This record gives sequence, C-alpha cells and structure tokens, in this order.
Amino acid sequence: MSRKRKAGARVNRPKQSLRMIQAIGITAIVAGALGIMAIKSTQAADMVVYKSPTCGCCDDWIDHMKDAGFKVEPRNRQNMSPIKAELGVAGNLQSCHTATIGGYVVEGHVPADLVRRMLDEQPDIRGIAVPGMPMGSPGMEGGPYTERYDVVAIGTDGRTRIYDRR
Ligand SMILES: [Cu+2]
Repeated sequence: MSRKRKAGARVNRPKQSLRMIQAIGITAIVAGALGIMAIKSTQAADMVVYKSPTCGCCDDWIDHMKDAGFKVEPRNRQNMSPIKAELGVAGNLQSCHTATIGGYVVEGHVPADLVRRMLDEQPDIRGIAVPGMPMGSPGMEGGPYTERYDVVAIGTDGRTRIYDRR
C-alpha cells in the first residue's frame, strides 16, 4: 500500500521526488564524510608497540602515549631485530621499542606531541625516531640527570634529518 502511494507521488509530483533524491544525495555525502572522519580518528588513535616483555621504560613510554590520548596495543617480542629490519629502522637509529601508527614507524622515546604533529602534517617520511634512550625523554624520567636529544625523521629512502630537538 505504501509502495503504491510512493509510486503515485513520483508520477504526480515530480518536483517533490527530485527534492527527495537531492536529500538522499546530501545524506549520502554527509554519511561518507563522517565515515572518513571515523577512519581518520581510528588511525590517529591506534598504535601498536613492539617491545621486549621485560622492558620497563617501554611500558613507561606506553603510559606517556596513553596519557596523551593514544590507544596503544603492546606486542611483546623476544627478539626485536626482525621487526626493526622489517620497518626499516637502521641500527644507528634504534632504541628499545618500535611502534607503528597511521602507516608511520615511531622508534624509541619519541614525545607524544611530535607523534601527533606527524599524524597531523602527514609528511612523506617513513617515520620518526629518538635513537638510544636519552635520560629525561618520555618514559626515561626520574634519572639523576636529563639530556638534550634529537628527534630524527627517517625518509622513505632511509635518509635522516632532524625533525625536532628536545
Ligand atoms: Cu627505553
């Protein structure tokens, strides 16, 4: 019965049905935009962190990322070498943990605000790294001293440049 009425409306009032098609089109566009936004925010929040099961400073860094609003999934690895090789983190750039987020690699005790900046800016790089384990970097607090350190951008070709200094 309702089908019959709709069919009749389509025949008798073409302007109204055109408006309806426009409304459906706009709804589809809005739904699509919301869908894209949902995907983007998921990418921004979902970080996988590879670490040794006994690494305490890795856990402290994970807490730092969580405090900054990131959703973190830790994955323990007995041997970190394969994942670092797979993700293209060269020996001189290596630290304890290796993370992935939004298609980027994040090596070591990188401050959360710089991870956020990278995700916002979407640079054409492999990722960012804090080589070694500088005292005073996120997850490395509470030591007898703090040190300044470089945050390095790893290019898609493996070349590095300074991303920021802390
Ligand atoms: Cu560490």
